Amino acid sequence: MNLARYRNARYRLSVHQQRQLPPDSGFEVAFAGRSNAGKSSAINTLCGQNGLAKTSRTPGRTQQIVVFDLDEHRRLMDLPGYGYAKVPADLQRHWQNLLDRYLRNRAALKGLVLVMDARHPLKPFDRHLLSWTNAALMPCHILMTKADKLNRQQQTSAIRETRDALPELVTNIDVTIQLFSALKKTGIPELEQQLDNWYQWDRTEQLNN
Ligand SMILES: Nc1nc2c(ncn2[C@@H]2O[C@H](COP(=O)(O)OP(=O)(O)OP(=O)(O)O)[C@@H](O)[C@H]2O)c(=O)[nH]1
Ligand SMILES: [Mg+2]
Repeated sequence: MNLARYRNARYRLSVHQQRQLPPDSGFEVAFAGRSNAGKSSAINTLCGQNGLAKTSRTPGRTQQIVVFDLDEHRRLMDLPGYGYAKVPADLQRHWQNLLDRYLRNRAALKGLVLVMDARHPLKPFDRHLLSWTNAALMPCHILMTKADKLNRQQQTSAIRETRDALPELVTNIDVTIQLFSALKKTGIPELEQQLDNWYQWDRTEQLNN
């Protein structure tokens, strides 16, 4: 574990159109999930920087694909939340399109962190996304966040119920799953471990040569 890898994250740009995306090389990990699930907060907690990704109590805060650079080859992507009804229909279609095209066509995308509120796991769109990762053979890590809102016993059953539901949705890939709290800052080492793996940090030397 090397904290500096994530602590050094820097905002790069917000992407509204696909052509604005950085060149499709290197390693990207994207945080996806329902609106208000806690994606941006999880990124801030991982990176130890409160104001890095914009968060809000009202859903629909992140409205573009927000790109953070970890180093020259590695990026974190904060995706707009899905399922936020108050966004005008044409804008929602635009995001959906941008997201779909990003997820489908991105060679640099090495893994998806599916962020779900631990109190409300596996809503229809989460299931849809899981089926997609399964079909695309895209590695997926489930972050059950806001764990601070549940007691121990509720946490254990939330994890168990989600894990039990997975075999029906995902057959081709291994999905890992963990509890997380941005408020209490718990679950950071497990998340780092998964991301370190996807980012292949140990290959840095080779990449730089
Ligand atoms: N108690 C608690 N609240 C959290 C946690 N993570 C996020 N929140 C709160 O949940 C709300 C939404 O958090 P965001 O990180 O903005 O959620 P998001 O998924 O990025 O939302 P969109 O950008 O709208 O898709 C904010 O009020 C956060 O403070 C957590 O671990 N515990
Ligand atoms: Mg957000």
